[in-house]
Amino acid sequence: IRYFTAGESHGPALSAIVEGLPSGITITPEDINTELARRQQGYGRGGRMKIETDKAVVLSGIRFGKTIGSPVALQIENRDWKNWTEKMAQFEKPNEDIPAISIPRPGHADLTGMIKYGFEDIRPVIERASARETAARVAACSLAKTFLRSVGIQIGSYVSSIGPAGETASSSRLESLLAEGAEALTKEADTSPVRMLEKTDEENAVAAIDKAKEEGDTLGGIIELFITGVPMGLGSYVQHDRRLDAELAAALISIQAVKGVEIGTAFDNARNPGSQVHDELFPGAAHGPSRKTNRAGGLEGSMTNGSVIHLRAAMKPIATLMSPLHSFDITSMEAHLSHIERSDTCAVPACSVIAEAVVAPVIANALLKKTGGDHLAEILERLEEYRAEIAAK
Ligand code: EPS
Repeated sequence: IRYFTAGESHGPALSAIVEGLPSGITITPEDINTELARRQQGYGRGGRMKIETDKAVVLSGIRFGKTIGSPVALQIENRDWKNWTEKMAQFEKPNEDIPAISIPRPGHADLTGMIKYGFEDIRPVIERASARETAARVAACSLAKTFLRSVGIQIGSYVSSIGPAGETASSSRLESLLAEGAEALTKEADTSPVRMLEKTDEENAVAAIDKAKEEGDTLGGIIELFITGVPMGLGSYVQHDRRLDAELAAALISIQAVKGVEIGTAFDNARNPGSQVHDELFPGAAHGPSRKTNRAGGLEGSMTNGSVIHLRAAMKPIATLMSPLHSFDITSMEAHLSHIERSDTCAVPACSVIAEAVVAPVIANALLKKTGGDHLAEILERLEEYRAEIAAK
């Protein structure tokens, strides 16, 4: 499964093409649009989310509610486009009244982007570097997520911290939610405006976002991501480009503003001796070999080991500050406070929804490498056979 997106933040639409989906997967408009709506949520978003009601139009690849193995083309309208037709004109000459943006924001793609692509105006960089692009990614990846759901693999997340707030989620609560499947966890997180599991964390996060907003500042945070129902043996240790942990980390780092990824409790593991790190093995009961801990986050030797996959992602604070940082004007080369563009105070809850999305094609591809198959029925048959084989160990 491969996908590409196209579209500027304030252009007419965002598009995606998803190639390589097996046929026979039942897809409803809700499977795509619910994910898009979840991405728009979260306390701390700015004005844009009040303008947009993201919905995907399916242009190909689905017939009578099922994938047909052909590329799926998707399109999401930018409702804000009507306010930007002059600034984002495609073929008309530039309007003299539209000033070029020449003061880059520290932490954004602005400065390097304009030099690299030879612009004198930062606008084109802002347009494509924007996290608006993730709407197209979420739509594209929702198809892989739906495919995985139909073979018993679920993806879920919650936000463990925003700025200084959070990190008190109880592990027993988490474990009981995950025992039902990662979607039970995600449904619970969806009931919180910051996608946190503990009320006190939520209150502290909301207060921290309010304070940041008041001060013209922004906040990042940490996302916890879980994948349940994954059989052991996806990915491989035999070649660098088949290592599943690396592919998962790359998918998460590809999200705008995500700067760190942790697999299991990797950073704590680095501080502790091996005897306190490695998940001991016990002979299996009904479901194959078992472990009592999961510090490896479900990945050993770059392969899934049958435990729940647990990844963490760190999102830096958004680079557009309403109380701007020091910068300079690239035209006059004079010191100037950085450009202010409408933005969000905090987008960590949205980022957690995007994180759920981007790992879906990675897991789906690893599964398809294991099972082969072009249509859902044959994939399911081979997967059930493989699951029975593991359970017998
Ligand atoms: C976003 C759309 C953008 C921003 C934000 C996320 O819309 P606009 O730029 O029109 O306000 O709200 O994008 C950024 C954080 C960024 O750096 O560009 C979205 O759809 O998620």
